[in-house]
Amino acid sequence: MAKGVHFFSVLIVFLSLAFVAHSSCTYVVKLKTGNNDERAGTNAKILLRLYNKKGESVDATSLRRYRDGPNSRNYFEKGQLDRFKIPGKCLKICKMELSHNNGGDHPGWYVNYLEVTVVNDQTQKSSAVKRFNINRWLAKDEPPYSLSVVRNLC
Ligand SMILES: [Ca+2]
Repeated sequence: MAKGVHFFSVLIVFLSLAFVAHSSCTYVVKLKTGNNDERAGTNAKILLRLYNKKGESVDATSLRRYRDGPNSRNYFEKGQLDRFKIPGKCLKICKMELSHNNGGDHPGWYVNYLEVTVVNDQTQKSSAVKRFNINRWLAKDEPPYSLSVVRNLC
């Protein structure tokens, strides 16, 4: 009897360890496109990388794929707040890189801010909201004439 109980205790410890080792998270991202200009929106392909302070990252190479809303919605349009859910390993995010491929008509994009909340898939616990203020163009024809932006709060 005692032997059986011991066996199950060991089994439970192993199962718990396996569970922790495979912990996964969902990154809930809110992205605000500017309302400052008629051409603030974009249809370009957008890349988002979220980093922890050690430089490990969770990447969304086509952010639209991770939309948290209808496929019919036109994302990244003027004045819109768009929401995405990106699955990945659990990291404490303090840095982001956002860029696009300059695709489509008037690809220049004005971004106000990006907010990230990390939700642990097992516990459903959420991190505090991390906000990255951007307030600039990601465009070739508007200052600072760059298609990517990095914000580092690490
Ligand atoms: Ca545009």
